[in-house]
Amino acid sequence: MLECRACQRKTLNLFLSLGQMPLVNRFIEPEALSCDEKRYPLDVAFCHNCGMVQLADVVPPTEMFSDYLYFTGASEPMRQHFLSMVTEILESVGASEGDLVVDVGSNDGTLLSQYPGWVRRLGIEPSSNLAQEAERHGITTMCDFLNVAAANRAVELHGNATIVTATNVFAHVDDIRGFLDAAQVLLGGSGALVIEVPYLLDMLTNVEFDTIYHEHLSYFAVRPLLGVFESQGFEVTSVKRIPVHGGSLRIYVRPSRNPQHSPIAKEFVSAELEAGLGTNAPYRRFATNVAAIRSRLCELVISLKDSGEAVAAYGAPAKGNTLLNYCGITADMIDYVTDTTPAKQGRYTPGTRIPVVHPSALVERTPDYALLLAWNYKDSILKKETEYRKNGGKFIVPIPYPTIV
Ligand code: DWN
Repeated sequence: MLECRACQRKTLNLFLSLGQMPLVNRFIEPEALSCDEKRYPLDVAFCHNCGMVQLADVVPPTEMFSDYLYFTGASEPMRQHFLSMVTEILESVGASEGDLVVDVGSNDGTLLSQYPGWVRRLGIEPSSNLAQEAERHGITTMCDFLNVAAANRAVELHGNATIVTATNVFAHVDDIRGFLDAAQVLLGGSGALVIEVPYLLDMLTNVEFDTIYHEHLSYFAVRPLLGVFESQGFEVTSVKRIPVHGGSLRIYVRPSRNPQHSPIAKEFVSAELEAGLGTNAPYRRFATNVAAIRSRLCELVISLKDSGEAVAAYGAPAKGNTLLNYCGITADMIDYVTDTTPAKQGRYTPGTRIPVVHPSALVERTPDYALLLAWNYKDSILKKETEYRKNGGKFIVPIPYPTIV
């Protein structure tokens, strides 16, 4: 019996199985199409002691984050998001000329490049292809996973940080206490750690089951996190909900010898208990809703294909591969998927073998329908693709329930 990653009690209840799933960011090269990629069980559990939601199985991070094909900079809305995040952090935490700011899981350096030139910037990124891309953009980057040893090396070379950020990283980490210990080393007793993670309440409410995949070990709510922050010498100073990635939390914590979380943290806990996150009910409801999406989406795509409609997909996000594989939607039903990431173009989606092509294909080929796998950017995409829609093209938005726009 697995123990809970947050409270370390053996109190996990499995509530959803998405089957044997390939690694969703492992897009297949043409020459590897005949090989069967590895699949792993994708089962989700919740802890009935502290409420933490987590995967039942852990895939070694080196399997997932070596040659990583998710480039933050490929999504323009993410640049905007990080610019507003950095502006908010500098206003609320503050920094002086020459201070060090560190981004953990810094990807291609998109977040760090939003800081003004008067701070010193350091990325810590385990994927060598991304670390090199960041260096090409002038962002000093340590190619490493964050742990205490790496943090000590960073401090030796660059000094302590005033600000440490970790966006869509903390949920990817198995040893969250070790991660926080390393953040303490980077901060040296002062400054702030700012964490962004997808919010469990949004995932359950909007049935965002496709955001469940092996990279995401934890699905956080505030309640299970408070004890973890306290035990590692951090106090929560601010929490806010933000819309990015289908709904996330931005949590500010700072080192403290006697952690006293801000009242806002307790407000989140009450709202989470109010929403029933401490009971089985929302998880059972979620599993039922996931099954309903699968049957509706399959029925819709199959009926469109049977009527001779051309169906493509738009955006090849990691989550799209959970959705396609779980729903059994393959290259027989989807002709191609467009994506702005050069490293994904020319490859095929894992498990479903749909070719990934340049976004220009949408207007050049004008498929009757495009399954919007990158639904978390729906507003900006619908605005951007007016020509496709003017030519009669329609989007199928799969989440929170399949609809045609
Ligand atoms: O946690 C993670 C999240 C934050 O990012 C990582 N584990 C992996 C990744 O997940 P994802 O791939 O689901 O993230 P996105 O940002 O939803 O991916 C969007 C994809 O769509 C990218 O491949 C870029 C592409 N895209 C596009 O083709 N046209 C994006 C936009 C905005 C577009 O207009």
